[in-house]
Amino acid sequence: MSQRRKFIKQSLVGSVLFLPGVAAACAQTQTTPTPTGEKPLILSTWNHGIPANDAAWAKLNETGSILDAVEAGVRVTELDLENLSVGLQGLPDREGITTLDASIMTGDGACGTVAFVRQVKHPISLARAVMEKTPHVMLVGEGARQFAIAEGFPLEEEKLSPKAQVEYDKWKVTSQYKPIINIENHDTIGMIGIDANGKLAGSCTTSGLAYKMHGRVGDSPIIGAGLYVDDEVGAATATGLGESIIRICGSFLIVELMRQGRTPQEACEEAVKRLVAKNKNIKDIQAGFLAINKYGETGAFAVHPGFNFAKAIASGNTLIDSNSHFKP
Ligand code: SD4
Repeated sequence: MSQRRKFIKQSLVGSVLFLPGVAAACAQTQTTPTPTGEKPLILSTWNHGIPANDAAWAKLNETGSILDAVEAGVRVTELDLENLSVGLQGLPDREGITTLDASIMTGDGACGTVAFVRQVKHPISLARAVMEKTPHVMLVGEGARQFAIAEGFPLEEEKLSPKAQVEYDKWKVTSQYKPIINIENHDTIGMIGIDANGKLAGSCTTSGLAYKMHGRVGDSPIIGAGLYVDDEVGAATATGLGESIIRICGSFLIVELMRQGRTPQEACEEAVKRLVAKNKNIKDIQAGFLAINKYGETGAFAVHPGFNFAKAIASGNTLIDSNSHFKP
């Protein structure tokens, strides 16, 4: 041990031995505030989070499994014909092909994801199958599709939904690749939940960025970017421009900040601050985060105004506007 470290160690021992009053006072001031959270609790991104939370809550009551709940919840959004950012009805890539990304994770570290997958109606369930039936975490593209066939997932015909076709035809007029800050353009569902015993799980599913390059994968199927869950600490999920979220390992960052003592709200705000610092053209980038800690306390924050989320607790399921780094 170096002389300096020895000295520091000795002086700490000395202070405890000779200043018991000070040590006792320190111990008192370090007591953490009583958590104000609530369990069970489910959070999900955007206003489609309301029906998704309802389905998740019903599933939690039915099976008692928070994993079942977060899968069932986002399956509702995967079939929502009004949603142009999730499921096979989502807006396609530049070539007119819809490709999907999804991830699912539980607080014990189990996780599964699929990316750049075609023709599968419920990529979240395929991600769960990757988690439960393979030794892997992530399957992509043709491999994911082959796995879907092997697991008995029906493959859908590759055809844009009428709404997506209209939008794609409009886009083709200029074919300009420019992600825009727009609720219509950022509609991914990320869901995180905690059961009454403190078990956590999360899910995230998307058709990704509209008119992306063929093969582009966003944050949603990247564990640590679009989703991260740890029973010892809490969970986080993300929505918005995936590249900006991947760049800061957004969801993992939030969970690690909570591990170091930040509240979920403080952790979300710090992640947004980091994202703002690390991304150029921030005025063109929207991203939002949700977090829960193991006490059932919550946080939400976005780069720009406009992000909202649904929060379900025993007394009800409500839509809440998130605060943001840039003000209206
Ligand atoms: C992505 N994060 O693929 C997704 C897009 C998104 O609401 O959140 N849309 O980059």
